[in-house]
Order: sequence, then C-alpha cells, then structure tokens
Amino acid sequence: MSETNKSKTNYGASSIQVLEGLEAVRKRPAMYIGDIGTKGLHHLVYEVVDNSIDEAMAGYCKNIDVIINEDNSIVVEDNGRGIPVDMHKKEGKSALEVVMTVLHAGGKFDKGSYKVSGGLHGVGVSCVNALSSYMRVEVSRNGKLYMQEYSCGIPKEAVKEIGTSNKTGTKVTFLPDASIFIETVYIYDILAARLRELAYLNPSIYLSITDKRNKNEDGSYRSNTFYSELGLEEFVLFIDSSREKLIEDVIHISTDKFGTPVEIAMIYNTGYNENLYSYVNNINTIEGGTHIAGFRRGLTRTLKKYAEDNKMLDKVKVEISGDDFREGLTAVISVKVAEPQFEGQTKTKLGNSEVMGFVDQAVGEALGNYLEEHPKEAKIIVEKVILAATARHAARHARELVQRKSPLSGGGLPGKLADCSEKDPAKCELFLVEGDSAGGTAKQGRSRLFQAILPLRGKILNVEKALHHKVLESEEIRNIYTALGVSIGTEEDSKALNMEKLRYHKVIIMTDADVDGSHIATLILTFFFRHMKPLIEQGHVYIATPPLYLCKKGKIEQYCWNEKERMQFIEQYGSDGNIHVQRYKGLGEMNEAQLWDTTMNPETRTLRQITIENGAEADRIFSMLMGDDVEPRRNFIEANATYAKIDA
Ligand code: 0RA
Repeated sequence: MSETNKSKTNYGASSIQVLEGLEAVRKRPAMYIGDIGTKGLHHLVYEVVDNSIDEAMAGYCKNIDVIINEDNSIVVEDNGRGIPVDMHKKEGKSALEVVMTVLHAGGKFDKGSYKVSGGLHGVGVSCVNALSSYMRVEVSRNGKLYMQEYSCGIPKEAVKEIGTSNKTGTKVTFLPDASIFIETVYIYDILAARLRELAYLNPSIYLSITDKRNKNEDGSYRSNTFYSELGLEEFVLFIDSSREKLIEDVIHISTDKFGTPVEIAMIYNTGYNENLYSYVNNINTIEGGTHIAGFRRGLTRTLKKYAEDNKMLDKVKVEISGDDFREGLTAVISVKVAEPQFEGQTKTKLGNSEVMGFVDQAVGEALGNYLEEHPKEAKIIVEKVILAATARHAARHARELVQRKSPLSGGGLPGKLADCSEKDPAKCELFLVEGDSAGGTAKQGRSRLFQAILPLRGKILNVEKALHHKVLESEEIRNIYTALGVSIGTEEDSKALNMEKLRYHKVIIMTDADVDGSHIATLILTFFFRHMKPLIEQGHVYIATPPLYLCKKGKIEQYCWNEKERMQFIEQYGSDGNIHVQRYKGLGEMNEAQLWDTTMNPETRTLRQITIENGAEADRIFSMLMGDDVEPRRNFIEANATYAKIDA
C-alpha cells in the first residue's frame, strides 16, 4: 500500500475520533494526569505500569521492569500475555493500535476479569501516548514480535510484524513531550518508592527499576528489585522498622466474602502516632473515605467490646475516645472495588458507602478472633489504650491553653509574631525563622504588607518522641498554632484542623544553610507532618533557600547557591585573581537588604515547596530520622549525603 492510499483508508470516522481524543489530552493535560510538573511526569510511568499490574493480578505476569534511559525516556516491560494484535472488526485496525490510541480502551477486550487497577486518573496508556513526543510498543505473542511507533499519540505506520519471539509480553517505551511538561527529569527515588509500594500491595510479583543515567563505581547501573511474599504484613513492618513494637504480632485481616476484597495489616508500636495508609485498587487514598471510616469503627467497637467483656474498663475513670484506640497504631488497608467512586479535592477519597460495612465487619470478625486467641497481647493493647485516654485527659488543660490563646477566642496573637497588614490569607506569607537575631533581620528586610515573621527559639520539640500533651505544652508549638490561626483538633479527633481559618497560605521555613539549620527545618517539618498534615498536603509549606556564597570582584557581586555556581563565577571573572568569596553559614551574616534580595523577595527568591509524594515512605523516613535508632539514621544520611551536598 502506498503512503497516500494508507492515509486515505485510515481516514474513517474512528480515526477522527482518535485525533480529537488525543488533541483534547494535549490541550488540557492536567485534566487527565493532574499536572504537568514532577507529579504528572511520574504519573505517566504509573499509568503504564498499572496496565502490567492488571495483567499480573489476572495471574498472567510475574515480572515488570522499568528502565529510565539516559534521555529520560522510560521503558516498561512485562512478561504477561501481550496486548492482543488481531484485527479489531469495528475499528478496522489492530487491537493493539486501538489500545494505544483510543482513550479508555485499555481493558475493553478482557471481559472475564474486571479492571481493578488503574492510575489515579485511570486514563490508560493512550493518554501517555498522547503526551509523549515518541512512543514505541513491542508485543511478543503467537511466536511473533509486533511493533508500532507513535509521535504525539499518532501512529507512524500500521502495526508491523518485525520478527519471531519465543516468549510473551509487552514492552512500552516513551519519551514525555518536552513542549508539554515543565519538568522532564525523572527522580529515581520517587519511582522506586512507588514500585516498592506496588510490590507490597500485589505480592509475588517482581518489580525492578534501573537507572541508565547513573553508573555505580563498578560500572553497573543503579537498580532495585522489589518483591514481597506476604504483602501488607511485610509493608507495615517496613513502615514501622524504626519503631519499637508494642507486641510482636502483625494482625492480618483478609477476606473476599463481600465480593470486594478487603486486606488489612496492623501493628502496635510504643509511640504515640496513628499511621493509617489506605489504598483502593492500588491508589493511595490520602483523603481516606468509607474504607477508613469502616476500619476505625470496627477497631473501636471490637476493642471496646473485648475490654468491657473482660472487665478491663471497670476501674477506668476517664472517657475513652476513638483516638485512644489508635495511638501507636500503624495499619495498611487495601480494598479492591469494582466501581470506585472517588471524591474530595484530589479525588483520593473513597465514596462507596457499602465499603464501610464490609471493612467494619471484616475487622470485627478477624480482630475479635485475634483478641480471643491472644489474651496476653490483647491485655497489652488495652492497657495502652487506657494509658492514651488518661494522658489525653491530662492534656486537656494544655489544649485549653492553646484554644484560649487562639485569635478565634479573642486571645490575641503571639507576642513574638511580627504580623503583616494584608488580611487576605491567600496573599499572606509567614516566615518561621531560626533564632531571634535572624528573626530581627527578617523583620527589617521583609515587606510588611504581606510578610509576617515568627522567630523560633533554636530547636523546637521533637514531636516524634513526645506525648501529645507535651506537644501542646511547648510554647514554640503553641505559637505556631496561634499564629497560623488553625485550632488544635478536638479531643475526639486530634488531627482535625480548621484549615479555612489558616491566616497565611504560604508558610516558609527559613533556617541557616548548615547542619543545625537543616535539623531545625526537619524538626518543624516533622511537626507539620504529624500534626498539621493538611497544611503540607494542600501545598502551603515551603523552605526558603538562602545562598551559600557571595562572590565579589570589584563592583560585580553575585550570590551563589551551590559549588557549581561559585566555580562558574571564578571561571568567568577569575583571570587576574582578585576575587573575594564570602561564605554564608547563617542567615545572621546577611544584612536585611541581602536577606530580602536573596531569600525573601518573591521576584528573586527560590522557594522549595514541600510535597508528600508517598505517605508511607515519608512516615518511615520521619520516624527513622527523628526516632531513637542511630544505625538506620546514619545509613540514610550516608546514602543521601551526595544529594544533600548538591541541594545545600
Ligand atoms: C487486553 C487483553 C489481554 C491482555 C491485555 C489487554 C494486556 C494489556 C497490557 C498492557 C501492558 N501489558 C499488558 N498485557 C496484557 C488478554 C488477551 C488474551 O486473552 O490473551
């Protein structure tokens, strides 16, 4: 067939629809993949991997391999059955081409099994194709190797047979379109954390990642393989690896009897935080939903009943709240729902009401049995719950202190806060500044209109190791609550925040660019992560980046943020030698004009926004960085030291 003939035959109604579909995706990419930054970029990989996960969950695939190529193109290869290549009658082209180019065509041919996986937006591989300047798919099937290539989602030619093959599987290569994405560099750790998570959520599959951009000293590429035999049981142990166990057992709940698979693994540690991670069809439901509500309800009801039946609460004077049952609890909840309804701001909240009852019942039965069969462990758990209730009762006084002081109840703002005059929170910024001296400079240098300054005295409390009432009793932490205007949660739900009262939409942590400074920033972030998570999740938290050097030659002055910039300055101006390099260690070494120019002026500064890419992984890292165990912390810092250097 000649080129002209071919384009004529392809120019049917279905082709026009395909082109319109691809056009819509390219016009409004954010509607399909969330955003066109780092998140969206990585989302493309998840979308492709999810198709292979589906194939694995149907029982046909054991290995999924991801490669980051040197040019930041991605390869995802699986050993599933291979996407069908036979002629699709209605569309008049290969089924493979339909899957790769028609929106939502993914699982169309597989009537037997329902598609439970699927990326957050569930848009399918055709959407990734539309957003890739280049894509290539290779399918091994029927003893043959088939191939098709695309440019911005449009096939270059019909599907071709290009050889024989003695295996089956699908291999997709794609290069994200640099004219669409504002970020095109893949971050190994983000992809690796997602693959690890998928390995725990879908046991018995090998998931690997290889980074061809980075070679180890021995010449091999950076690479990891993730595999879990026991799934969620191993997942909670991994998340809690830096915490001390309260009881040895992981309590495991797994049932299919509602037609909606429910799996839960939970463990109690000696700490004070509640860590629930929930997934629906492998998607992290960070906003929770009916499955989480069902879990909480089932847990409270079952533990309470056990404690009452065994007369363990007879002498307890204080009221026990839902929170108390979950202190020191780490749990992962995974449900597979055929037709999930996602709600909430980020569409990560499960809405299906029937799921609440399923999870509640599943917990009731399995946890009830566990408690009956393990009286020793049951007693330890109940005693911890009673202790939590008692401590919470003691904390009431501290909570009242904060609430009384909060501006809502007319108590006024902290004395140390230099507030701004603007009243619209969307325009206001709060700088949390390390130390009174830097705080003073920041007050001088700021724009009073929209920038407020709250100096913090040195190291704030490490909340990772503190009881809740200790957190509330800390003056620095109370000042942060009052300045921000958010309340401290209720007795029943200590993490409820009234975010609509937030007085500043940018909260900027500004510390020295040294080890102490980054420790202080980490302490503040830990506090936000544990007690004000919505603040981070809604994108309000930032880190300021003061410069490391001021390079001078004659009248030329230039701030440098890293080694590379400093070397460039020296190379550019250093021929005759009289260069002066000033090393900034602390914010206090800058005068107010310098601090404004480099770090505070929205026109010239760089802020790093804090996001939570992966909640379970962030939890594990915070508990490790801030916990008691020195060994894992040292290992982490050593492993990440090169990044820290580049960043600093
Ligand atoms: C539709 C039907 C069948 C397999 C697949 C899709 C499939 C899709 C992807 C995407 C990535 N890897 C994949 N592997 C398989 C089954 C067709 C049959 O009955 O053999």
